[in-house]
Amino acid sequence: MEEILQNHGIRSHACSHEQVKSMDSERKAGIINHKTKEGSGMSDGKENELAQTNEKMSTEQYLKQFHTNFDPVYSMLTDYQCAVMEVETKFRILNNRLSINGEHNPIESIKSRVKEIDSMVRKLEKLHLPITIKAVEENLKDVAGVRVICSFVDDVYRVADSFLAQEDVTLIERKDYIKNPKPGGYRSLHLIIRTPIYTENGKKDMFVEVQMRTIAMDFWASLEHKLRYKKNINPEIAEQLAKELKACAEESVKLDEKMLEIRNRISADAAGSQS
Ligand code: 0O2
Repeated sequence: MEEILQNHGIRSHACSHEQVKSMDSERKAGIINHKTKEGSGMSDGKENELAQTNEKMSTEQYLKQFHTNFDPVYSMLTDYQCAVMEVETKFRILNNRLSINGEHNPIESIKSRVKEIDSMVRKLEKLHLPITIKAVEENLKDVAGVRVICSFVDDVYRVADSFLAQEDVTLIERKDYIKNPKPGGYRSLHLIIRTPIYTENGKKDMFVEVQMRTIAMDFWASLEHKLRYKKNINPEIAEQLAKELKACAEESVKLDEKMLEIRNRISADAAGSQS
């Protein structure tokens, strides 16, 4: 598992079987092995050098090298995908269990992702760590990410408590940006947990980052995230937008509080009518 992630174009292509197949057919068509010159953007000398190397390498040799480099990366990505599936299932089960006896479903939606290879490499570089699978698995705790969107603020804590009470879920780190919002206005409950997956080779403990928030918090965070990555914004306008976003975050706190109050009044009224 000590393979270097950056070898042979794996860095930006190692996401799915489909992409592997596509890379392989591109290679056969002469796109990756540069047997055709068009569009490669290389000097003639470099082009010839690469072409000669590839002429010498048989398809079998190429495939052997390709799989030696790619398979451990693919295996790592699959492990993270499995961890995401395990955690998603836990939340789906909780959503069903917590909605019996006429209660509302506490979870509105679940979104998941496995971090892109490029982002993993950049983060390892930022942390001055080696670009290896071992370094990813030991140090990056947000490669598997599950975002749980709840209807109301109290649902976030109710679902989080039930999730964390499970014996195969170990809490590593908890950051409560709902009780303590970030200066820009970001709110969410962040949990880094460790949970096992069961593979053909046995049990493997995996880190998963869980972000839990309400619909209002998610709406704000999604828009703010998009705006944050916009390039070439005039600094004065950026400052003004940051202020307006902060004001929107404060409005979203009020919206969450009001919706919760209305929900509680509806529940109290329904309970009163039954007795
Ligand atoms: P992406 O693209 O969403 O994955 P760390 O990741 O631990 O190095 P940090 O800041 O200590 O960095 O962790 P934290 O505060 O738990 O934040 C991790 C993730 O929370 C971020 O991941 C975002 O998804 C989200 N987040 C944190 N702060 C903000 C914010 O102000 N606005 C928005 N929209 N999202 C936020 P990444 O890796 O930054 O990005």
